[in-house]
Amino acid sequence: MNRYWLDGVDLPNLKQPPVSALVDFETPRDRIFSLNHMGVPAIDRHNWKVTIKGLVDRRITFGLDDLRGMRQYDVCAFHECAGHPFHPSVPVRRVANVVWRGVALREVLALAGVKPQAAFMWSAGADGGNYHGTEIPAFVKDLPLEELSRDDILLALQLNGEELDDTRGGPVRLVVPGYYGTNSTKWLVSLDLQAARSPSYFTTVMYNDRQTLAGREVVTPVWRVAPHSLIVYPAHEAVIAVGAQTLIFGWAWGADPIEVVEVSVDGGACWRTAQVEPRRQHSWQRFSCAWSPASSGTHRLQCRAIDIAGRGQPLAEARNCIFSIEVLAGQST
Ligand SMILES: Nc1nc2c(c(=O)[nH]1)N[C@H]1C(S)=C(S)[C@@H](COP(=O)(O)O)O[C@H]1N2
Ligand SMILES: [Mo]
Repeated sequence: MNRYWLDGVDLPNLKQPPVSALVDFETPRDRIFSLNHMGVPAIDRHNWKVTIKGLVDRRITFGLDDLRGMRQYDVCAFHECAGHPFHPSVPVRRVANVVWRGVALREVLALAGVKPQAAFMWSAGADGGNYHGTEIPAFVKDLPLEELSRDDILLALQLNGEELDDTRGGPVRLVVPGYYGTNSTKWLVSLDLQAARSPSYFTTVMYNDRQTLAGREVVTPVWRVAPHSLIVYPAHEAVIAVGAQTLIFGWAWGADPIEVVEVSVDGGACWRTAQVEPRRQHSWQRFSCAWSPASSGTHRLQCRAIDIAGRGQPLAEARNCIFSIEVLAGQST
């Protein structure tokens, strides 16, 4: 067990470091959260295959060597879990920033030929089993067709320069940058082009945000990541000397690039604009702002991100609600 999980979460199907461990732009592999709904399936890596089927001109099956023989692309992207599917508005702050390497989905689909009637792509993993009392034949997610022409969706074989291991979804997983992690199907066994959304448990029952707008229920699949930001330094409950020059820093990300990050050091009464670095591909973006606590006592530090479309973060009751920590300023002796 890695020491970073000790004050994070370490359960058989979930690992998560504390936010304060996320200091690097590229999250080291031993600090990347990991989550499986139904455990890690037994995979025979040598005989692994993925089949492209459904509304395609040619059903094609690729082995690992076929994919290794195709052009490989690198994509730097944040990787964020949407949280527990039973509690979609509870923030879990489970995020990393990594470099995936693999084959472009677009090139794989071009070989199969997508028929005009196709509107969704269902991706299935090799795992299934009992999920809180529901029998799941296979982990299946879906994506709308308009995303499939993007050049940065991968059939990934590597993470941060190393082959995907068993818990990460190896030998091959789907990676959909900008979408919540749940859409990046691990242990990928098939891509099925279909005219409608998948009827599976993780696409219909779970992972759909429901709101009532003007008396009508509006359902939004948990696909595109909403703007989000975290303060990495100082850590929650850190002790800082009054008057000490402190550089508050953290990360901001979302499906669309983040334009503005604001930081409050007084519990949300005033907000100052932080410096924000540009994003690289689908990476998270570093923000920072200088602060020196003027008085002793507890200070509430918060951050909020706004993307290029003007979308921000709610105060509460959302997976991307504003992050808030407490820092203790003391008189230095
Ligand atoms: N086959 C399969 N793929 C899966 C899952 C799963 O349970 N089975 N979990 C999803 C969820 S909810 C998340 S957040 C990410 C986690 O990926 P990681 O463990 O590599 O961080 O994988 C996604 N892909
Ligand atoms: Mo997740």
